Amino acid sequence: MPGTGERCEDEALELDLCQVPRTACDAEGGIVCAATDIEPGHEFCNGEDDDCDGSTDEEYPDLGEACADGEGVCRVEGTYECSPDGRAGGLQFAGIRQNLPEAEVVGGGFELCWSGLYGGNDAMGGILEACNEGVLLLGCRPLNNPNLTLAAMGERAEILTDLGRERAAVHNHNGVDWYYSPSYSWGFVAQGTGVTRNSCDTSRVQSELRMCWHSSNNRITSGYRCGNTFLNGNNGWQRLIYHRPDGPGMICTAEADAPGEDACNALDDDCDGTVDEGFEDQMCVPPEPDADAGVVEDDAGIGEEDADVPPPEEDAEVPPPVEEDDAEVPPPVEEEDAAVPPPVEEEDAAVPLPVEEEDAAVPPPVEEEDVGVVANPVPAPDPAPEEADRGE
Ligand SMILES: [Ca+2]
Ligand SMILES: [Ca+2]
Ligand SMILES: [Ca+2]
Ligand SMILES: [Ca+2]
Repeated sequence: MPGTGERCEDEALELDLCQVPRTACDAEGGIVCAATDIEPGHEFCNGEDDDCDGSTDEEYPDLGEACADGEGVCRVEGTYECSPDGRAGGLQFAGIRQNLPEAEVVGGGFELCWSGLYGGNDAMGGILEACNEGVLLLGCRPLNNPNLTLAAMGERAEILTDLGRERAAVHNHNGVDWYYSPSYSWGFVAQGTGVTRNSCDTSRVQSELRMCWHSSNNRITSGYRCGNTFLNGNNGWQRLIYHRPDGPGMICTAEADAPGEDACNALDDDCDGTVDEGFEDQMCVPPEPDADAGVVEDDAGIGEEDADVPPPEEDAEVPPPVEEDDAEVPPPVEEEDAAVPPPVEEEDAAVPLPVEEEDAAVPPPVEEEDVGVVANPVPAPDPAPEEADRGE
């Protein structure tokens, strides 16, 4: 009935571990908030104690903790919360289950999206359209039995991996070997036990864990098996598909800012991990208004004039463009300045060095060898200038 089964609040309600407050009909036909029994199930992130162990959402210890999304200037802080759809959050079990209560399936957030008898015939397109959520659970059972004789679950896209008419092909996922084709057969077996699709799987290895449905021309057709029971045309048995949303049980509320274009500002504006790429030859400064002092220092001589300009104007609006201009103008100047002095210094250095070395080379012979040949010191200076001249 519409309006019932919704979460409600009533402080006066006394709840047992496996009860939650939900709207229900009272004897007069009105709607009240009542303690409603639930089946213990998978602990989803939903503010309820789904597995009835006295702890709520204990599978999500990071709830309420800080988190962040994005890097650099795109980074935004947030906290972990349950995702909007509390049914999402992992696969409850792996492998194949036998005699699984349907109540446990529904308690785990699944809804029946298709069922048909083993003697029936149904269009695959309509089935997949109805069973369109991220997680599927396939099963089979005698009609009206509360338990599924066999059941297995997995992500929809994995289960629907089309293997065509390959006789021995399987697709392993969540501890199960699956096979699917809209025009051959569809089913699962215990992983590693192999299949013999002919067109349905006729293998007898661990036969009790084999489920196969015939398919042909994009339809599910009659048969074939539910474990050891062979069911071609048998309308006493049901084929069942359940689904529920996929996705994280818990999400970070932060959403990273959209990256911009990287400008020359000492920030990684496009959040790619590299600061000011494309401006490697320039001196980029942060866009903070307080950074005016930094501009003066960086720009040296030119900065003094610039520094005088921004203050009189509106700091908040003017500085950024000015800084960008500054950043473009100063570098060439600085580079030229830097480029000019070195050559001069190098030339200066080039001249004295040869002279000093030669000077140094000349005296030793004079001192060590012929102290008496004082006459040599006179001609010695001559070759030195000559060599220096040649050097130039
Ligand atoms: Ca719990
Ligand atoms: Ca929960
Ligand atoms: Ca960047
Ligand atoms: Ca930048």
